[in-house]
Amino acid sequence: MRVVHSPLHLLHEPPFEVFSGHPGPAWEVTARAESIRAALAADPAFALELPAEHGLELALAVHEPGLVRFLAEAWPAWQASGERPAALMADTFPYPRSRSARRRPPEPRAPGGRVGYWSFDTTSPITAGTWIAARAALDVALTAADAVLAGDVVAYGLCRPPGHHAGRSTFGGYCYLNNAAVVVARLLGAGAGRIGILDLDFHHGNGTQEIFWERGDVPYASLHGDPHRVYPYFSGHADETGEGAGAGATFNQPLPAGTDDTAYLTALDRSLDWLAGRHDGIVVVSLGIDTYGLDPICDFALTTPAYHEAGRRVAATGARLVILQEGGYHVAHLGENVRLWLRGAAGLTPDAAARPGDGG
Ligand code: SP5
Ligand code: ZN
Repeated sequence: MRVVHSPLHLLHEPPFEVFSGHPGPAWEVTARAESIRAALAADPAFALELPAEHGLELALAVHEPGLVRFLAEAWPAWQASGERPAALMADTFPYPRSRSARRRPPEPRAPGGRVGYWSFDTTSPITAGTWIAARAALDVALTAADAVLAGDVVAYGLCRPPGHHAGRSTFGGYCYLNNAAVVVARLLGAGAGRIGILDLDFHHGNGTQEIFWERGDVPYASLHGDPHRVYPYFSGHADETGEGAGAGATFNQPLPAGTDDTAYLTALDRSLDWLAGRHDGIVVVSLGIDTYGLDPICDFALTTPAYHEAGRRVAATGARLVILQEGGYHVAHLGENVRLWLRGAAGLTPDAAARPGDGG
């Protein structure tokens, strides 16, 4: 299996995040992607390669151009303003009930205001290398998509930063550009017909859902922690099913704390049954491993063998797969869990010689 990765992710080093009143160290760290890269590099089933540059045309089609412009300019503008903190993060947001819900305020000129205009939370700092890393993650995703368009049955993009929380006009949730959504735009443009999205991250993919909310040709299926309980709180409920041409083309399964291997795999089967017949052969997988029982910020109870079985079941549908990395924060076991998911997706047995932690 081709594995696309880029060392440029190392330039994105968020120094902190603010969550539930706790200013603390960032969870989305460089060691995550290095754990995955090391685990895959040690397994001859995987062939690692660097991405090809793709430019920003597709990103500008998926995202509001002002967001892309802001991400590119934010760090130099912040520096030029005389501010010198380690990272740029919003303190104020244009909340939907301000002024009039119908009227969008103008984008402010101050960097500290602009960042709130284009973001939705306080967990996604912009640092000196964020834009370079976000562009590289997108190139990684698009290069994996190219492999499938060229005939590969499955390809994996080791995206960091991740993407599924980034909406058309907002970044957040450790995500800046929506890698999966841009890949879907690429596949649609290549004439691949209807493209399925299977979002397996612990958190609901609010950005991806929003981008395809009114698209009937991009069915979106997600299983995730119930937003009544966990981030991102405001989307992912079962009654969100799409609108307009996309009515009925969104399928959310919010799941309880403690969801274990059996319950998870049953929910996965439901998502796969729902997707069957709604796409024309290619499914983009947003692969989050933050469903792991030892994940430090999530509350599912999956064990390592479930990842191999999940990959096996997804591939057994016969769909061709563009698999893109999203979350997963138990760094020591992250690489091994991804490796087993991908071996399952490649129709390979789990390799008994490796144990969790060997790759990290
Ligand atoms: C891509 C992705 O997985 N983004 C997730 C963003 C979630 N950010 C919330 C971080 C929650 C930290 N809470 C710590 C609670 C420890 N019990
Ligand atoms: Zn997540």
